[in-house]
Amino acid sequence: MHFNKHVFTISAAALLLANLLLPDAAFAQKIPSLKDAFRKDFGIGTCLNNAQIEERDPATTAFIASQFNMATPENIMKSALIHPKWDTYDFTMGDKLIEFGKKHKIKINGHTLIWHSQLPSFIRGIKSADSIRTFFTDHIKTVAGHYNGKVYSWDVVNEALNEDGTMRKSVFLQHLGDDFVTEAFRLAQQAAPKTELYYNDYNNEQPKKRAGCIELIKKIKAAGVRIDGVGIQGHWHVGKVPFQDIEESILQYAALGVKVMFTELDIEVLPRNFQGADVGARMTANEQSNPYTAGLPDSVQQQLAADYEALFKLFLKHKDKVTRVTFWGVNDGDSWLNGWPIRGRTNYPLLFDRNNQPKPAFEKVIALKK
Ligand code: 9MR
Repeated sequence: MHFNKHVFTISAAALLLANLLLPDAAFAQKIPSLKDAFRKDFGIGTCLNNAQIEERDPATTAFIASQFNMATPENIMKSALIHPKWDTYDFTMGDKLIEFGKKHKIKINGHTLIWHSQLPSFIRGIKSADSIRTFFTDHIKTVAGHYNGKVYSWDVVNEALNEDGTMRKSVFLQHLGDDFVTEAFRLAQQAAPKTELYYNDYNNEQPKKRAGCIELIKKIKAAGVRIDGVGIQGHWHVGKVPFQDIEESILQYAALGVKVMFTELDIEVLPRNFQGADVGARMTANEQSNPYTAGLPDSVQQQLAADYEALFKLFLKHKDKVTRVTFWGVNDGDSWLNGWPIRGRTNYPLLFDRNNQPKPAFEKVIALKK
């Protein structure tokens, strides 16, 4: 008895000391873990920015490692950053991300090989189809080749579709024709035979865009080229999450024999006059556009929680088809939605607040597994 009491006293003292020395990390331990709760169902991911990849804040690193088992680079693997000049590649940050993943047992989804946005500035000077084809081929071969066996998966092509399901008039469509998507997958398959290959888009749960996406997937498969999955980004709006379209999409995509993923999940709570995530779109600020600088009203907080709860119920219902759910940011403070489509707003789209504390939405989601 005496011995046990002694041990208890020592471990209690150690805990107290740990709390004093590492208040944030120790607190992070007490928050239930999303990745653990959903381990048997699907992967739980986040996007990561430079500060997070470079582990500038140890408490943040510990928190990320405790909550997520998959990660997507928010920006550093986009072509403007990884391929800044015609014959120059910069793998510095991408390689750091690979190390981060190894160290913290987090699988990395490469994002993204072919996208019309965040292209290197030299692309604007290119006028010939031949040169665009050379860029396209070299870029995929070099980047996918460099990370073969290191990233778990690639978003091979991102956002190639318009809202009506037709192909977006990108520089690739204009110069290479509409087979460019199949060609991108063919090149990625050759350069990265050990990597899963995905098509990724926003609003592709909407019926018309979904139909275009299904055509793309069928076309890739018909050419004998491998595509392993489709990403539905999931940039939705509070109180307007299209649950029926989402469920229909899970079923229709899975019927094609591809995995279904939710790849950039966040739920917008601020006023917006359009839906989606077209990074080129902007809105003008007015007195009503940034209403929650002092905090989120309880009614909106509860609606956000109800939306997240219903979404995760749906994901769980189809856990045999849904392989990953990735949030587009660790906490509300990280979210791109604080800066788009209007700069400098205070947004609340994720499960953790600006101090990595769980919000009511987190409690609802985690309660589904209790
Ligand atoms: O979150 C990203 C933000 O930091 C960048 O400025 C932006 C511009 O390219 O891209 C954001 O991420 C986008 C993702 O790569 C593709 N789908 C839409 C995402 C939100 O815009």
